[in-house]
Amino acid sequence: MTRVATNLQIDSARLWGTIHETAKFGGTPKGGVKRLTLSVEDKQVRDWFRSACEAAGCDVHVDTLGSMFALRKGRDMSKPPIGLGSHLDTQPTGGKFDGVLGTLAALEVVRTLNDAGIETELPICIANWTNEEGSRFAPAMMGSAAYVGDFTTDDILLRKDIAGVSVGEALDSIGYRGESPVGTQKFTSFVELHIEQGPILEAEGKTIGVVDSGQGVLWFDGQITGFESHAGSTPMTLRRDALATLSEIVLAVERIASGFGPKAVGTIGEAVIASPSRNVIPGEIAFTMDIRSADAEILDHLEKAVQAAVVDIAAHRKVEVRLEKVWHKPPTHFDRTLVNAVEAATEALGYSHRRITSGAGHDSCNLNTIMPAAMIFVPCKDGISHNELEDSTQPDCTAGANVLLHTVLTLAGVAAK
Ligand code: HGY
Ligand code: MN
Ligand code: MN
Repeated sequence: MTRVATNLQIDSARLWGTIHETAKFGGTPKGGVKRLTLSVEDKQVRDWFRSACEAAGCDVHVDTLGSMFALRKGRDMSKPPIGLGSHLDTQPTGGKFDGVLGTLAALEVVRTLNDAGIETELPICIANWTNEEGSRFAPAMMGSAAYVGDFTTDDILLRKDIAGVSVGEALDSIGYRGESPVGTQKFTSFVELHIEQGPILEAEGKTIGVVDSGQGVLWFDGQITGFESHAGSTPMTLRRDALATLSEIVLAVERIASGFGPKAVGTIGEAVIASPSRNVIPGEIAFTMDIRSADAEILDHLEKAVQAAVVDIAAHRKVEVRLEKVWHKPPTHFDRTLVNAVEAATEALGYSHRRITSGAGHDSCNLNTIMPAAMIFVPCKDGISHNELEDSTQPDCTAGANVLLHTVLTLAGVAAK
């Protein structure tokens, strides 16, 4: 197999152009992207992605949960491809780069190999994983979680959004309930490029994050049952106020997570009063909780401390609080050989870099449980993500895509002419 000189680089303007071209699918007036999974906007970008991959000579197929795979043939088709890619769905207040950079950089890698007339020894395969964000349907990283066997396809197809639409109905509504059973597409290994979604690389002036680990995640669905009563005539001492209860839970989660310093985080991201009215004391509230740590022991402490706090708050508030664990993703330790390959490609290209832990969850965190996986980070402006202000720079995105290109070339090998 021949080596490829690092002067083979991606087409920076073309990558930057595709990032901004696809941002129109769900583009918001504030310059963000609202492209919830399996929405009309998600269909638009999926259709765009399919035709772009087919135009680049890939065979595209879709699994029964809508994850898309674009296969570029290699010399030796007897071996599973090297995987690359990410996700194209966004948060409601999403930006142009989260998931999009990794998926479109993967397409750019294929386009660059085509331009250079390079045939890889192993095939390569771009993935667009369904519902990485977990905003419309839980859990997050849903398509890859089913792919690695954490959930059955039937279980996932029945998951419903807040409007009561199931994953199956949403897939059918956009025509992306594919033919191939989940797990059909095999990979030798997987590499994902992503923005850091945190402040470290930018603060340290580093171009590349060589991701060696990722936080573990616990998600809970909560239900508070107090007692609706008149806002004017109910004495403060007799109230069973669900919203005041939730307020105490929010502050308890903040106190407990902060107690572990930078090693833990906790968030209540959703809260819905069942029958809101300005002159009725809230009686029923549904909420969600997200707690994380890169340390499995701390994650376990967090869970126990939060559950104890909820019991205590429910008691003195004289309300019922139910907390159901709906997702547990243990901390990730990425494959050492692959992490070293990312680092070697970064050094060969001369980019500044550092090892880093991912605060956010990613599809590669799931994939790493059944195959070697690794990630490449680039900075994002002020570390902001899951916000319409999310931004990055063309040089940084180009650097990340070049590291992806050369890591994939190392893993797939270049077929001799
Ligand atoms: O929740 C996460 O970390 C990811 O953005 N889905
Ligand atoms: Mn993401
Ligand atoms: Mn995200």
